[in-house]
Order: sequence, then structure tokens, then C-alpha cells
Amino acid sequence: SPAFGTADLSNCEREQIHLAASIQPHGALLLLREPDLTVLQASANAAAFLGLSTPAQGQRLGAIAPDIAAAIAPLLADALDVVPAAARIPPGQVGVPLDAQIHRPAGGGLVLELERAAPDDDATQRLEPALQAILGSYALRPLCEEVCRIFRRLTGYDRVMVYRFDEDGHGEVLAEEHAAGMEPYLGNRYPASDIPAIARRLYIRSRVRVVTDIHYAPVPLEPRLSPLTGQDLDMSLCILRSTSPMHVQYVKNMGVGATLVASILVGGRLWGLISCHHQTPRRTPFAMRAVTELLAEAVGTRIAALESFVQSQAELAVRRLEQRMIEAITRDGDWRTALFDNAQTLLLPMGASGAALLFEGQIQTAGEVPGTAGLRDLGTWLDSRPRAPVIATCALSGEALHLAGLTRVASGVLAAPISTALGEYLIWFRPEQVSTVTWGGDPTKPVMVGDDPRDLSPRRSFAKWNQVVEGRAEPWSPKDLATARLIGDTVTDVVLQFRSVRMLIAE
Ligand code: BLA
Repeated sequence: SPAFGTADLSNCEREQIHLAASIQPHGALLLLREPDLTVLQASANAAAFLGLSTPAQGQRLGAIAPDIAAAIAPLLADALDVVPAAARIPPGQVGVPLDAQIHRPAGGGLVLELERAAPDDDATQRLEPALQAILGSYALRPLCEEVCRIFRRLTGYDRVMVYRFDEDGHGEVLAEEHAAGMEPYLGNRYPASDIPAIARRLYIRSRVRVVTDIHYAPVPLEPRLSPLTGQDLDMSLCILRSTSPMHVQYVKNMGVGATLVASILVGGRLWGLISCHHQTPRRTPFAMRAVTELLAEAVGTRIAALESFVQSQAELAVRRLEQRMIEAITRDGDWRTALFDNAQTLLLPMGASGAALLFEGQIQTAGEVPGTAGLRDLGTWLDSRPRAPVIATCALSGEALHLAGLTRVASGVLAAPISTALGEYLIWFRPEQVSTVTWGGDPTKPVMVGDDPRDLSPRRSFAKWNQVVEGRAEPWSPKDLATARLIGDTVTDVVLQFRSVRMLIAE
């Protein structure tokens, strides 16, 4: 894997970003040996930051910065390996108050990070209404829009976006708030490679990242390697960690001067990001970062609740559907009217744009579906597949070349067999994404997907995304599969009842 800072566009998804060996210059970092708190490694600016006339390395914290040592002493009983602890240092030798953050990295020792504290801000007072708005949101989109408004007001960044990752790690800008005159990114898509898997994994542990001035000169750690391990310091949890140069280039190309990005976790998974941009450098001190972290956690909690509500609504809808199918048998002598009288009944719970039923040689449809011949070919293809409760693909043409003609409306196919007979399925469809999504920016600008980091931009990302997801629908989620299976099982039961009633009548 490429070491930090040596990646190019061909291998940057494997860059070891947690081994940055350098920090951003607005603070200082010390690696301390426990329990005597001797400085083993320090950022090159540490002595100057602390007002020392000799290097910090080799000295005890208690000797070179007694008030800092005293302030962190009560925190050292905690584990500090997952969640860092913080202390406010009153103005002493440095002359200004400091924020100290400490944690224990993999490999041992204690990492101490110091920043100048901002004047006291009563962000916590504004926390309560923000939390109420987040936890009171009744649907995903309004929630995300509210989050953008709250974060802009609270943090003062020029632009706030909520990104969501799909099942494949591709991203979408779901909501946005920005200062007047800025180019909107709302609706923009970008490929998973824009935020490499290594970074997405890191952002589960490190929930808020800040770049204070994107044009910064990184400050190296001295010595380069941790004396405890003989290796690069694991900076996963360092708030001052220097950011990947590849990403720095991207942000510069966007004309952005500073960023703050908070992770949204849902059920332990990285669901998305709250991404804040500022056109000029911007410092966000510890207290405000803590507020954004708490709010991002509330957002994740709310999304989990909304998702489970949607899921239970879907289950309720399926139970109602079963009832209506049985009623339809007695009323019309046919259960199918209950499925197709109202297309939304079938489409909404699945987030599908079309559905079709192949049953006893007949075809019924709702929404956007392939033509009759295409549907029959699809049925034959499904018959050729191993029997399963549901059969799903989000890239039909990749699996069945002869069905490539169906790509536009049916890149996504999710089929539930509804009897033991061949050719009997309930099928849902999703269209090819690239034919439904359009770039919000200037469509006449040429599309560049070259290999030069200087070209990195949302525009290039969008073009790259178009290439990557060509012939693909939005992937079906595990919940979609579960719902399809539930509907499939329900219809299978009804079909069995229907057939036995029909046999009784025939006798
Ligand atoms: C990180 N890339 C990121 C992050 C975002 C983006 C949001 C997370 C930054 C953070 O959490 O602090 C991407 N930013 C975007 C996009 C938009 C935006 C798409 O504003 C659009 C509006 N990046 C690339 C390519 C590579 C790459 C091609 O585009 C290399 C494969 C790498 N991106 C890359 C790396 C990181 C990153 C290595 C991690 C940065 C770090 O935490 O050090």
C-alpha cells in the first residue's frame, strides 16, 4: 500500500491515511511515555507552541508544562483508547487558554494534542432546540434539510451538505444549504472511490474531522517514527492529523478553504456524512466540535428510528395487502386486482419504479416496466437461475447479456417466485441510474476523467460516477430483499388458497 502522501490516482484508495506522520500547524502534538509522561515524539512546532527554549523530546511534561500535566492528570484513569478526553488549560505559560485532547493510540503511549481555545461560546445553549428539531423530524429528507440549516447556523460554515452512501459506497448529496452565489451540489453523485474504503472505515472511529486551512504546510513529527513501536504513529484518532494530499487537492480545486466533516452512523454503519465547507480558513474549537459530534449522533439515532418506522409500515402494508387479496378472491374471483388496482401499494414499499406479475401465462404490470416480450424473456431467465426466495440484481445486463435491451427501465430486478411452477413471479424494477440523474452544473462544460489530480472536482466525480454505475440501478438493500421476500411469501400463500378454492369449485 502506498505510504501517506505518496499515492496517485491509480492506488490512492489504499493510501495509509492514519499514518500521516504530520499534523496541521494550528496546534501541537506530543507522544508521551506512561506513567512518567516523558515526551517521546513531538510535532516540529511543539517547543515554539509551548514557549520552550529547548526541544520537548526527552523531557517530562510535568517539567516543561506543569499546568497541562496537572489538567490531564485526572483523566488518565480512563481507557482513552476509543474516546479521547479533553481538558481546558487556563492561560499560564503560553498566555492564552488551551484545549488539550488526549487518547491512547494503538501501539501504546499517550497522545496529547494542544490547540488554542476559542473565547467561551455558549454553543450548548443552542444545542437544545437543535436536538429537538432533529429528534422531532418525521421523514428523512426534511430531517437532512433541517440538519443543513442547523449546522450552518451553529458552525457558520458557508456550505453544509448531507451525503448518503448507498450499498456500494457510492454517494449522493441529499440536502444542502449554502451562502448566496455558490454553485449548488445538491443531487450530485460521486463514486465510492472518492472516499476510499480505508477512509470510510476510519470515519466510523473518528467521528469529526477538521481542516482549518487547506493551504497549510504540514508539520512533521520528530522523530518520524514512534520510539515505542519503531513505526509511524497511528494517528487514527488525532484531531490534528494531516489530511491526505489527494483529498487536499480535491478540496483546493473546489475553491474551499476549510472543512469540517462529521460522520453519521446508523446501526454501527457509516450511513453518510455532514460535510461543511468554508471559502476561507476557519477554526472550529473543541467545544463546537463536541456539539457537532453530539448532533451527528442524534441524526444517526433519528435516521435509525425513521428507517425502522418505514420498515414496520412496509410490514403493515403487506399484511393489509394479504387481507385485500383474500377479499378480492371472494369479490372478483381473482386476487390480482388487489395488487394492481393501486400501483403505489406494490411500488412504494420497495422503492421500485415498476412491477410485473407473471402468473398462469398472463402478465399484469404497474409503473415503468419492459414490454411483454422482454418480460417473457426475463421470466425464462429467472427460471434458469437457482431457485431462491428472492432473486435480485442491480445490473441485469451484466448478468444476462441477451437482456441488455431492458437496461434502461430494468437494470434493477428483484423477483419473488409466487408458486412452485416455472414462470410465476412477482417482479420489481429499478431504472438505470445514469438515465435518471442529471448533473446540476453546467452540462456544456467538457467532462474530464483523466488521471491528473489537478482535475479532481465534483464535476469529474460525477462523470466518473456515470462511468462506474453505467448499466446499474440503485442497489437493493437487505431491507428491500426482506420486504420482497415477505410479499412473495404472502402472495404464495394466497395463490395456494386461491388454487385450492378453485379446485373445490371445479369438483
Ligand atoms: C476523503 N473525499 C474525502 C471526504 C470527502 C470526499 C467528503 C471526507 C473528508 C473528511 O471526512 O474530512 C469527497 N468532497 C468529496 C466529494 C465532494 C466533496 C465527492 O465536497 C463533492 C461535493 N479522493 C478522490 C480520489 C481519491 C480520493 C479519486 O476524489 C483517490 C482514490 C482520496 N478522499 C481521498 C482520501 C480521503 C478522501 C484518501 C481521506 C482524507 C483523510 O481523511 O485523510
